[in-house]
Amino acid sequence: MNYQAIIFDLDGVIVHTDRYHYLGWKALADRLGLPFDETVNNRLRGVSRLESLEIILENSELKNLSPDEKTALATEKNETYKTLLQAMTPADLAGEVLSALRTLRERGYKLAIGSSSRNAKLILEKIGLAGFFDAVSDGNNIVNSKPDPEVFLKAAEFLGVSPAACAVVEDAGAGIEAAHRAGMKAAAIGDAVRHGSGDWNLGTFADLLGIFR
Ligand code: B16
Ligand code: MG
Repeated sequence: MNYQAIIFDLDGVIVHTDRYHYLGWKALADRLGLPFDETVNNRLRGVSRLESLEIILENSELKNLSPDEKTALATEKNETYKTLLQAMTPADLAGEVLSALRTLRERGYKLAIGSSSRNAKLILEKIGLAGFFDAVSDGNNIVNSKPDPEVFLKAAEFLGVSPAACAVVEDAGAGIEAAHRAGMKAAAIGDAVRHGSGDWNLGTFADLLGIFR
């Protein structure tokens, strides 16, 4: 297959903001007296903010809170998360990632972001990648988050490339499923490797250079 474009998930692929999501949810869960650990956190990868909250509340009576009360809890987590994001700088972008992105661009691939996050543009600014990607599809331009394919189909549309000519890079099982439902192949990295559903498994980001030549 001659791929024309590569669509990257953001949190957990380009940069390790997945750690900050964990800390934001952990602070909220601790305040509410709810259990929260890495296993629960892995279920939140690629999932929207409110859907993530539903997972955290699923075994608690708090799952019966009103929509407004749930929105307030999700906002509380987002405030903690955004405080952590404020401290980010371009030094948080791994040199290996930046170098591989530049090489892929030199090889002629269009590069896009496909993220469920509504904070994607803030993160890209903080790490010095504002304006770097040919398209950014994120939580602000979708109705349904991963595993729905919408975010990746929008990225392909923004790029002007057919879905079959796009490949996705993902750290979430939900993201790999979203890519497949969009008709795209997907490379798994990090936690997504454990799911075993990726078309390729990456040990490290630079392994992409051996796949997309
Ligand atoms: P926000 P990705 C996803 O980003 C995260 O993996 C997921 O944990 C988060 O809940 C979701 O974004 C929404 O993020 O609260 O910032 O809008 O992995 O798709 O880049
Ligand atoms: Mg992710």
